Amino acid sequence: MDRTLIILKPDSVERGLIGNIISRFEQKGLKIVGMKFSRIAPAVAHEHYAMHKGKPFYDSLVKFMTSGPVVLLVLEGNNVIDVSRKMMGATFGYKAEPGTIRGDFGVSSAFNLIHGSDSPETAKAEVSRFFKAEELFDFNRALEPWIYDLSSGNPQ
Ligand code: IDP
Ligand code: MG
Repeated sequence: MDRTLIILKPDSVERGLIGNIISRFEQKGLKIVGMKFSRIAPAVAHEHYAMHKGKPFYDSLVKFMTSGPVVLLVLEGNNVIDVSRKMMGATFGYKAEPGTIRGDFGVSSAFNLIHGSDSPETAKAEVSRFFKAEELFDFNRALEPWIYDLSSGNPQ
């Protein structure tokens, strides 16, 4: 099963959208294997967004991401990186499709509520950036056989 790092950004927390967003992932059948409430240190935010260094929005992005507490989640599931990125929607709230998290809850370019890893490589690096091994949980949900077809032995 694949894993991805999700951040409910400071605007999600301030706007009281934590429960709603987490519910969407739960209802989809994705498994939460890590979750914490934290304030991102500036050095960690710089590292997390290093690929955007030099762009006009970089400094304000780091300031925004460190401006208040965030919810950090690690989700597990079949194709979870693609599935969660689709559920998030396009980067800018005013472009994101209705039905997506960004499309339903925002109209801003910078304040777009949520981050999600965009590839298996970045997911691996981002999960270990924010979570220690002992903060991640391997467990079987009782409903697993109704979320996945397990008849072949592998979740389908
Ligand atoms: P993503 O979050 O959909 O992967 P990226 O292009 O990786 O989008 O950008 C990272 C974050 O930087 C975005 O989620 C958004 O908060 C912010 N951002 C990206 N482009 C702009 C911009 O043109 N203006 C302001 N903020 C931006
Ligand atoms: Mg990105």
